[in-house]
Amino acid sequence: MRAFYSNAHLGHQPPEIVSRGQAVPHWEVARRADALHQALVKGGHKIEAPEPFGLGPVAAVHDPGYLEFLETAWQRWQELPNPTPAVQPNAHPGRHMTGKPNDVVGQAGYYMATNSAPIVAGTWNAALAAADTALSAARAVLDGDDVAYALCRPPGHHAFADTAGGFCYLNNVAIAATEMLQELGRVAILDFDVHHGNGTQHIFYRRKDCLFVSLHGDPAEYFPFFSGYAHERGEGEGLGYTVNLPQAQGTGDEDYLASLEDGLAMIRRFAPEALLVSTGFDAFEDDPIGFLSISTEGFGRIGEAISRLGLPTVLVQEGGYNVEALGANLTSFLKGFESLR
Ligand code: Q9C
Ligand code: ZN
Repeated sequence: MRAFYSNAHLGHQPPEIVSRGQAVPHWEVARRADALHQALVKGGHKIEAPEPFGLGPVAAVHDPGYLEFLETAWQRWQELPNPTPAVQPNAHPGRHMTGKPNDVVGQAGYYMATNSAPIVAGTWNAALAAADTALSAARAVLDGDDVAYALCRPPGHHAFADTAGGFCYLNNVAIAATEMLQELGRVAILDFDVHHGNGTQHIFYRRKDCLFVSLHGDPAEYFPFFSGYAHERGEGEGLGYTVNLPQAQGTGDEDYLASLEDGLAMIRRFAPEALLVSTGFDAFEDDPIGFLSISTEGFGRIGEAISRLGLPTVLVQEGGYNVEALGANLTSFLKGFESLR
């Protein structure tokens, strides 16, 4: 299996964020990528640096004003009196406000949906490299590889076309899927990160050429709270091409795998030419911000179940915050996936 990784993520070291009213260290740390990288090395996988794809495929998904903000925000923030080490919003447009400010503090609220996606000096480069990483894995599969893995950091599935949020800036899996749709008629995205892939869902919500299936903690009780409900099924032409399978708090391997089979059956019926997987390990039983109870062995069974689809597959790394266990969880998942290839 070809695997792609860039060390540009090292420039993205987000500072503290506010969680439940308290400043806490950020969970999305560089050591996550080191742990995943080490597991790939130990597994004997060939690891390559991504190709630079330029802004074209990124701009095919994201809004130009948003991209300009991401690229320039940190520099602009330095001109504030007493600038903090990161761009972080403190005022957001509510449901009934649509104005678009010029000021960088106002724009931070406009282009950031949560306070958990701070922008530091190296964020833009890291986000671009993560998009290139996903694009390189997509290119490998378009060129005939059966499976490729993109070790993306920062993750992407909470990024909308015009907002960062939930540790995400550019939507790596959506960028890769959009690139694949240049050459393929139909692709599916399966998202098993514990958080609903709200950005990915919205990007494809009105389309019927990309089926989006997500398993995640029930948003009635869990981040991202405002989307991921079972009644969200797509809109217009896209109606029926979004599938949400929310899971109750504490759901373990058996119930989860049964629900996953329902999602996989919908992917089979859709008969895509390729599959992209938003691969998160934060459904792990010991994840520090988790909600579900998947074991290391369970991730192996998830890999095997997905592999049974027999589709050309692009694996795109999302979350997973138990740094000690990340390597074992990735190894278990890949072993399960590759056992049927
Ligand atoms: N008390 C991904 O897994 N919530 N993002 C943080 C926790 C945001 C997770 C507050 C979680 C975002 C890609
Ligand atoms: Zn997550």
